[in-house]
Amino acid sequence: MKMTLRWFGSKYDTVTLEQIRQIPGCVGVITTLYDTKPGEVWSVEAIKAMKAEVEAAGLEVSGIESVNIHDDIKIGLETRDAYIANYIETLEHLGKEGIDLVCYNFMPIFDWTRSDLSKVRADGSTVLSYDQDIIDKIDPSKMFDEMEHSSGGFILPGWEPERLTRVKELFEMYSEVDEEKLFQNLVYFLKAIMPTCEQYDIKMAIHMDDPAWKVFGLPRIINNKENIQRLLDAVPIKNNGLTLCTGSLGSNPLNDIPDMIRSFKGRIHFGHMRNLIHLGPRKFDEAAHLSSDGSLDMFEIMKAFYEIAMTGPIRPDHGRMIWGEKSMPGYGLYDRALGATYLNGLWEAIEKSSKSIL
Ligand code: DNO
Repeated sequence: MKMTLRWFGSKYDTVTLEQIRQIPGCVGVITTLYDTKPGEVWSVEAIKAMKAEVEAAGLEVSGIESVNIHDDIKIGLETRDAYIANYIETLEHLGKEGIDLVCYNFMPIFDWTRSDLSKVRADGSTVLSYDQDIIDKIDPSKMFDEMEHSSGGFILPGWEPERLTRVKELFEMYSEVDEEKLFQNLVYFLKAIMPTCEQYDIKMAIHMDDPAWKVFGLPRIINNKENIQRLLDAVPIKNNGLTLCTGSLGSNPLNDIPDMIRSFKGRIHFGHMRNLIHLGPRKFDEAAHLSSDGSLDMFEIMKAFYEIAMTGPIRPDHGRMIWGEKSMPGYGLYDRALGATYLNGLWEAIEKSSKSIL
C-alpha cells in the first residue's frame, strides 16, 4: 500500500505540494491535467511539466484521476472510435512518462452527486451529504447550478462548467442507453484500449458509481459485487481493474466491502478511503475516517486490503471541513491529513500484528 493524496494542481488547489509532502508517509499525489476536456489528447509536454512540478516537490505522480471519457463513448455513437483513438494516444503519452495508473468513471452526465456540500455537524465541522428526497425535487438541468451554489466558489471535480450548457441535450442523447447498453459500451471501450494498457502496463481503475444507485433515471452499472464481477469477467485482463471507493460502495448498506475487496484480489489498483453515516434509505452523511465516526468499519476494510497484499496507492477520500479551512468541499488539507495518518496507523498495526502471529 502506498499512501497518497489527491492534488488538483497549483492553479486550482488550496493545498500545496509542500504541505502534502509533510503528511507522514505520503509519497505521492493523484492528479490530472486540469485544463483538458474529455476527448482531447494530452500532450507529452504537458504531462512532462506536471510530473516535473510534482517531482521537484519530492513527491511522485502515483496515478491520474481522471482521464475522463467522452460522452460519445458512453452513449456508443459512431464518433466514439475517434475519441477512443485519442484516449489511446493519451495513454501512450502517459505510459512513455512511466505513469501506470489511470482512474476513470463511466457514469453518464453526472459524476458523483450530493444534495448538500456543507452540512453542519454537531461539532461545527461540515460534510457532504446525500438525501434522495432533496435530489428528487431538483430539476436535473439545474443540478450544475445547485452544486456550484454550494461549492463555495470552487470548481468541483467532475462538475467542470463546460458540461453545464449541454445537460438537456445529453439527457436526450442518453434516452436510449439502458444499463445493458452502457455496459456493452464500456466493454467495447476497454477492449479497444487494453492492448495499449498491456504494452505500457497501465492499470485502468474504474471508479465506483457514487452513490451506488440510479440518479435522475440515468443508468448505473458499477455499484455492487455482481455487476463489478461481470465487468472484470467481460474483459479478463489484470489491466482492467478497479478504484475501490469505500464511500461510493458504502452508500448502499448491502455492499459488504471487505468481502468485495477479498473477491476482487489482483484487480484493485487504487483505493479511495472514506467513511459515511447511514441515516435511512438513500440518505447518508459523510464522516471522519475513524470507524466510530461513521457506519463503515475501516479496520476491517484495511485488513482486507492487507490480506490481498494491496501494493497500489490508496488515498484518504473526502474529508470534513474543519478548523476554519476554506477549500473545495471534501478536499481540504486538514481532515484528509488526519485520515491519512489514521489509515497509516491501522496499516502499521495490522502489518505488525500479523507478522508477530507468523
Ligand atoms: C469525487 C471523486 C470523483 C472521481 C471520479 C473518477 O470526489 O471521487 O469525482 O474522481 O468519479 O473518475
